[in-house]
Amino acid sequence: MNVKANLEAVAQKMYSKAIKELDDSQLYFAILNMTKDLMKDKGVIKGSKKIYYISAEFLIGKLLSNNLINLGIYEELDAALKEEGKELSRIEEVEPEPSLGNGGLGRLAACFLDSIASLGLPGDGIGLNYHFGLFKQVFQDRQQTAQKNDWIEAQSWLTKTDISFPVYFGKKKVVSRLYDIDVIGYEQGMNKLHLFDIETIDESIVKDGIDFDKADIDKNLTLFLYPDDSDEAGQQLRIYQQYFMVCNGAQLILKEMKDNGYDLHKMYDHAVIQINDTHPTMVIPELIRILTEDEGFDMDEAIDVVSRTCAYTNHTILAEALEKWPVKYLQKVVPQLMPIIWELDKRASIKYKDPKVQIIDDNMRVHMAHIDIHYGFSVNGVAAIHTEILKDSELNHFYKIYPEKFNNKTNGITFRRWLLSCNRELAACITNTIGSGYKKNAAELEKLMEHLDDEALLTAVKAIKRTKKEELVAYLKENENQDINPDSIFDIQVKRLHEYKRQQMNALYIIHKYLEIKGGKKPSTPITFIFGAKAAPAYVIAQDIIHLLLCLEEIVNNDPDVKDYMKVVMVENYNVSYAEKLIPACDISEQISLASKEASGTGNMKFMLNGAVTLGTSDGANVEIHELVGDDNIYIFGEKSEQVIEHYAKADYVSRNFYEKSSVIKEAIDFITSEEVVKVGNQERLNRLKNELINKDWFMTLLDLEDYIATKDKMFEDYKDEAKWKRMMLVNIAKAGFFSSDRTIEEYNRDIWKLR
Ligand code: 26Q
Repeated sequence: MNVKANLEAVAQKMYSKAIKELDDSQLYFAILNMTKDLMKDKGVIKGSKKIYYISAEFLIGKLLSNNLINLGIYEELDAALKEEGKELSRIEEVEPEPSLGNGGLGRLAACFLDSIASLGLPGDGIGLNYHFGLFKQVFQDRQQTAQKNDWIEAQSWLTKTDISFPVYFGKKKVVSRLYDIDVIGYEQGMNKLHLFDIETIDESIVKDGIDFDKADIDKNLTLFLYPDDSDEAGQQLRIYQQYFMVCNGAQLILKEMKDNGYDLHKMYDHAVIQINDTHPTMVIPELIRILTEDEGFDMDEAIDVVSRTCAYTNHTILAEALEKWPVKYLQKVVPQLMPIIWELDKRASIKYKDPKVQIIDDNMRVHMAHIDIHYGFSVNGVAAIHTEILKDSELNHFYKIYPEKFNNKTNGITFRRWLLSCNRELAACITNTIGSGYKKNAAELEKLMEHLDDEALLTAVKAIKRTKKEELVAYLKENENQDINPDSIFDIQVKRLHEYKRQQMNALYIIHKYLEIKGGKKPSTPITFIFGAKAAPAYVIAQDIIHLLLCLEEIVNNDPDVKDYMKVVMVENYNVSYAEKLIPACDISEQISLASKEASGTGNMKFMLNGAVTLGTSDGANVEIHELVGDDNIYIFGEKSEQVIEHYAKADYVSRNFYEKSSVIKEAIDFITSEEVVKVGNQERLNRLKNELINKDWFMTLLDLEDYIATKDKMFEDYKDEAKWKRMMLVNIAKAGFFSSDRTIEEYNRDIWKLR
């Protein structure tokens, strides 16, 4: 049956109406049901060994468009709907976005699921079915407030299964329920995302914003993604969640082993468990516990089998993000695991005397990453420079013990979502030029390099950028009530708000530019500075930075001397769907973290693929982007990671010196608490931020500020040279193939998983 007839039948069955008579919401549910059935028909991907990607976050975003593309029916459905006067892109807006992740780590997990299925590899995700995803950001009085962010509807991509396991927290028992989301590969079969839940969750315990009673596990266990961890109750709830996830995951994996008749003593021949950062680390002691208590293994063999099954990915070198749980908490939440963890600690400390590699430290804290490294067979970083820093400094003491475990897997993104779906025009243009082979083999994008002098192509790419900018302008008008000039340069920084990512440095540039324009120095091309970022509710300085950006938006956009030359837009509630609108419209991609701090970044890859030029530091995957595109097609500034690491070692960075010796820096910083800003802002927040920058500035904003200003000014100058800019756009697109998550997953499979 063709797609239209199929949908017509579904519409009749669900609503007794023709397609023409349905509204967008009804049509969405009809298409949802039709698509779910079509996916089922594809069948599950099979093999004798399977990868289980276990992660506390899967930031999958909306699924309709992606699933239609991977099924190969997007175009046909789009055309069929048009015939009935319906618009698929409008129908897509009906779908709620599942925001089951904080940022990069969660989105990476989602891209990986797409690539694993698209490569035809058997592999499932294991995670939690949070009822409320990452909070919905609402601005009030130029400050961030947080609202609960629901996404589960009566009909959704979730399928309730009949699988259910008991989970014990000491003597307390809860019973899980598994929900599955089918993951369809591009022109491939299907894998599963397994999300565990309990049936006693009580959504009504949520009070103001995202406040809720943290005491009652039966009611709150899977209620929220990462509840506030600033107090003891919040941290313990996180441990409850983590254990619930791994205990279910372990039971599911062992069940599948048994259902297939595999020998658990050879589990590593049939299963590999990729541990996404330390959040699922307890899967290691939990599996050892089950194998010894229920499956008759002795401790030596249980440890051996589990160690040969588990592999660990590190996503950060920020010390404060490395999980170290107090023994006291673990003893309270999961007393049954502590004897195993003590045993693992004892064995490690007998073999290795270095206190830096102990699992339980002198302060009675359990270093979760240390469990993964001692008792997993692989440790990987997520970009070349990140892995080198892990080996040379952060995890050097482990690297000396286990050099063979360490390997790099530079991150990637799925081109199905970040090109084919979000930028159909560009994808069509590329297909016209080099054929469609790149859809399955992203390296073929390189063929575009043979077309660098093709005027028609360069003009088409620029025209597509302009179209995407116009679309964004319309969206920003409707959603943010901002009037943006599509002829301005779109300079975009979207990512979680964190001091190391240095949104504050971008803000200081904006102040600098504003003051220049007020002084009569006008840019020849107008500029629009766009931000999107959520800050952790307990992260005060991050909230202050958001406040400053919103104040600048107010001041700049309403200043008659300035508003025709520059605008500032901080979009509300930046999420995956917003990213899909912003990224195709971007001219300048801001990737300005302090060198050594951004493990990889993946937004940088998405922007490049969509023809933006990077303004970045030598950090994370920027380094590899730089190597691929060459000096002429990227703008790199700032101190290198070696220098930064040395500043930390010597403690010789004094931000006040930079403030005092540069009038440009001083002017920009002083403006934060100027009369103009205080008039529209909150004095306490602004003072605190200014003081932080002058007296602490842990992430060295002022160190790189002058170089940043000079490099960015040069970039704006170069934008006027249209021939040069178009060429840079095309080179960036052509060289983006390396950053396909298909490549990343091929490497995981080749070096770690060995599935076939
Ligand atoms: C841990 C303990 C307690 C509270 C919170 C956390 C926590 C939660 C989320 C720690 C880290 C995260 C998320 C980290 C993350 O997103 N890291 C990013 O991973 C991307 C994919 O590898 C990289 O591209 C980014 O550079 C990295 O910042």
